[in-house]
Amino acid sequence: LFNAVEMAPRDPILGLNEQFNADSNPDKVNLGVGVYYDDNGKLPLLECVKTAEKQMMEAPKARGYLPIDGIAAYDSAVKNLVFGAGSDAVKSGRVATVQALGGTGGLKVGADFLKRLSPNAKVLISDPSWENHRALFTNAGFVVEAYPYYDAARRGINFDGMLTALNAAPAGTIVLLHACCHNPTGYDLTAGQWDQVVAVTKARQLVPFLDMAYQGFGAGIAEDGAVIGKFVASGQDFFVSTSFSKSFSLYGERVGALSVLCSNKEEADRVLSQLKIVIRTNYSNPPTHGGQVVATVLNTPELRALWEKELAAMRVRIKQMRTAMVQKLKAAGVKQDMSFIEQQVGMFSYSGLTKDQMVRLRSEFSVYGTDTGRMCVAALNSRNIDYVCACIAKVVG
Ligand code: PLP
Ligand code: TYF
Repeated sequence: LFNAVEMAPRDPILGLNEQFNADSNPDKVNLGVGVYYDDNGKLPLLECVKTAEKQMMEAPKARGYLPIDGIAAYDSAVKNLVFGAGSDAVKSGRVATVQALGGTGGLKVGADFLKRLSPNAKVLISDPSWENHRALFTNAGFVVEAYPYYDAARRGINFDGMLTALNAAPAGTIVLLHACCHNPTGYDLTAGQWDQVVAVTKARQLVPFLDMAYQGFGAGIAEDGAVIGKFVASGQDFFVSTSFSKSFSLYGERVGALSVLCSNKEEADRVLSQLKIVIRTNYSNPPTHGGQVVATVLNTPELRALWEKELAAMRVRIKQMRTAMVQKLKAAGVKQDMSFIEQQVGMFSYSGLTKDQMVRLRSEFSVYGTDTGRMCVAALNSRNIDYVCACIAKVVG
């Protein structure tokens, strides 16, 4: 039966993890996978999560099946977070939200629903984008193409190219947009550029699909969410996937969501019924623990405040690492201007290093980033940053 099964390629990012784990160099640094580590190099367990779990353990509950769309209090907390508590979008009942298995699960439920709705639509993702975007939408049956995004020469965004591509896309094209903290480049659109993108998707009748995997890691929870408000104000229907993997440091619990903004409540009810079919035929219903933790934190004022504080601390620490990196690269003798690292936002930096330089960093110095030059700034700390900058200085010459 399995004679002809070919060996599939490894996920390029998760494959790096395996290589890193097998590396015996005590100075090794993993800047490959997008995971936030604290200044001790440890994966944090947030205090708000610990407290919520303690409360849950003090009043343990039996584990019946959840509803197909997840915990009601979770879905409502996600709506408030993404669209704004008390916003008209939420109050009018126009948002259909389902709990999903991480941000990836939210994307996949959305992709499967869209495939039934618009089987012939094309999907446009940014060039470059998170590796899994192309694979996920391709596996859902779509033809996936890319719109220009990164401009290597200008160390920024090829915004004219992006707008031109969106303007040329046929009506109904699904456009995947990173709501904030673009993975892998670290370059986000300005508010003014977002206004233009919103205008084009509206004028061209494109279908915006916002991937929000890093809300709170850019400028703040509300600031990063402002782009959602722009799409709402424009009167378009659109999709938003949410991930709490990074913002709650709950990677392994698989907590995320899909929200769909519809024209009215009655439409949202019909959309929700279809999302539930997608879920039921894939995994029936989501798991209880992670969703309960996040719902408890978001719906308990003191825990919510604690979460905001802890998330802000992660955001600030990443910014400090960016500033320190620019200074230390200079001090280590790097002649070229590296100040762009401070302009980028979120967990990643497109460093501009070539594939050869990235391979040298890995093979000679055990500093792991992706071949594309992406480094996870959120994995730098006061103990490894000098070493990393010294190694980068050696490979860039
Ligand atoms: N979307 C983007 C842009 C990401 O970087 C990630 C990374 O993890 C995800 C989605 C997936 O998130 P999750 O781990 O919650 O599935
Ligand atoms: O881009 C990253 O590093 C994160 C983590 O298949 C990740 O988003 C990477 C690959 C993957 C799943 C998660």
